[in-house]
Amino acid sequence: MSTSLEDRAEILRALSRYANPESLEKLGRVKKTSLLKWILEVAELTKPSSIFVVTNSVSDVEYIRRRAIENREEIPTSHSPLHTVHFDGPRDLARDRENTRILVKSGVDIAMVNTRSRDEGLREVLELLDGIMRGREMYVVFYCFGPKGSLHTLYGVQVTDSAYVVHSSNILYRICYDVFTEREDIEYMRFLHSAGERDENGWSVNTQKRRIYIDVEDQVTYSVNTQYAGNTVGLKKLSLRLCIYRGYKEGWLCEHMFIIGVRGPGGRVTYFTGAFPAGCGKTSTALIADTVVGDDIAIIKSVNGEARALNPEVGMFGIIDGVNLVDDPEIYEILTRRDTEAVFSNVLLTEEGNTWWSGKPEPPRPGVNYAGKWYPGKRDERGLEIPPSHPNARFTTSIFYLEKLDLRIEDSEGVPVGGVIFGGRDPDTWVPVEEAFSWDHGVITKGASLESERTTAVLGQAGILEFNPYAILDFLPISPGAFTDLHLKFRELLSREPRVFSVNYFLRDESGKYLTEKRDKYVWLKWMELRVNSEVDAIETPTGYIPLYVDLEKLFRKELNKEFREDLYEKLFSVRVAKHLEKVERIWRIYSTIPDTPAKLFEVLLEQKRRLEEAKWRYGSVTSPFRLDRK
Ligand code: SPV
Ligand code: MN
Repeated sequence: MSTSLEDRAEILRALSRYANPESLEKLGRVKKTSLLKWILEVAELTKPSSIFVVTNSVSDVEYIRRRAIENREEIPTSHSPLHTVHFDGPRDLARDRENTRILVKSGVDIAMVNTRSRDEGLREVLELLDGIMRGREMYVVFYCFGPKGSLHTLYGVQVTDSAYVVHSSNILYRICYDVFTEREDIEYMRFLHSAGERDENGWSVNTQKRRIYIDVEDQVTYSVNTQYAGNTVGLKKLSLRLCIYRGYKEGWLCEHMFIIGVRGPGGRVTYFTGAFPAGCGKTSTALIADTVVGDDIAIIKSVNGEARALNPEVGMFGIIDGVNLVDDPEIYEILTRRDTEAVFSNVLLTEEGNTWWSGKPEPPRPGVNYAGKWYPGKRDERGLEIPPSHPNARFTTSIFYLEKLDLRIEDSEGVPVGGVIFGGRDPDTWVPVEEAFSWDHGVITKGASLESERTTAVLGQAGILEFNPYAILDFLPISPGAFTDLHLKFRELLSREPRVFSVNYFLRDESGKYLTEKRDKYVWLKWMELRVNSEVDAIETPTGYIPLYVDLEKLFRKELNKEFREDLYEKLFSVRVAKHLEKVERIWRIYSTIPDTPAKLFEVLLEQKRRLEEAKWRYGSVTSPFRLDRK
């Protein structure tokens, strides 16, 4: 869009009705006139009483922290001046799948993607936004989605009436006001949010009119009548949809994946990315690794034929439920120190002003939680006991506090990807760790075939087995078939393909007891590291390569000082042939309803099915690993 100097002056003059001289001056330094024009349009629509522009300055960042408390969006704790608690309210505790929609041209249908006609969706959300910020301050903040100066970095502008959203974003992303004042050539995403009317508890009142609409063509998102960060912090999960779409157009991958380093012999570090649905061990895998580059999102591009992964974030928005001193010592320590900044959402705030979540050693004390006043034994209207801290309660904190933070988080080209890991909550099919035969085989039978029991990170009933390809279904603006095709094409850009693995921490025995312990995942990581570097053999099964008993026995002893018994190995690594066949059928059926699924997917599934049928004929429904060939 070309705008003349007069237009720019006109826009700034109009903005002066909302912005005080200081904020107006800050806006005046932003190079893109089209951006100023959008900010003006938003102000004219939402009608805030004022605009505050956040720059990189310490005082702006402090101002936001103060406003979050003054607005009663956050409550200070007695433990640390840098710890606050935020409540989303009982109806707003997770992402809202139903009301999160990709805006599309009227009549367009994208398989398995929740869409809405663009014209209707925009009309609806703009109406909801009309005058919504009356009497409130509107915040405008500029971010980098990636390291400053990297060619792979995306840019975003968040406009919101929630200081909590800005405070969280300031922890999770790099503030890049300076870039917007220096460069005119950048493309950027825009995120508009309003919490809407809030009640005396600070909760959004009109959650039945909660809408999260994503316009992937224009790279704009709208989010209204909600506070939960997964619905509101633009760069968190709203940008993920925009980023996936851009990658799809340009031939690279934007993934719902951590990025970690695992040390191998001689101190070498091998990098892995990993996709797990929320609540399935993603953060805990990231934090058990030897180095951490990122815990949630990865941009993966080919750099001279090598797959390189970059974390666009600098903070963590992690599940706090169950975080304890023994299993998660590093994060527990960060969250209980006094000198770390953290926002706790939907935990219990005790009468003494302390935070409590399940995982704290002492029993919970009376206080306030996501549903109001809380005391031990409190029940809801239906007679169900209200947990002190919600299962999807979260912490927001800087990744730079991690001792094992990998300094290559700043590498402008990202880290080389040695392996890609897919994991889900699978009670009875996948073995604890397995390597795919190839990129295509792994992408199709592991990534595209990922299934997992639902957790509390989305609204609705937990525990149901759900299809969640690449752990990204909730965030896809294109069909799972098109996303799979993108992965197959991406391979063509690479001169060396990353290995693909699956892991499963949730295998259970007949009585429902988990067969592995939390710490065991460290051994699976170490085995994968050796495989990427071709240093251990494996057993070939119909579904991939699994570890030899001797290698695991050694690793368990070395890494965990733990005995790993042969009978447990046999139980864990038996190939559940019949279960796998059922899975192939389920996945086949799903993709046959997705018109843009690449033919390759069906070919690979068919080959897998043939191998499984042969194994069934030879060995029966379950096969001991000791009966299979070493490779
Ligand atoms: C997830 O659910 O995958 C998260 C949290 O990382 S949310 O921001 O809610 O998406
Ligand atoms: Mn996530």
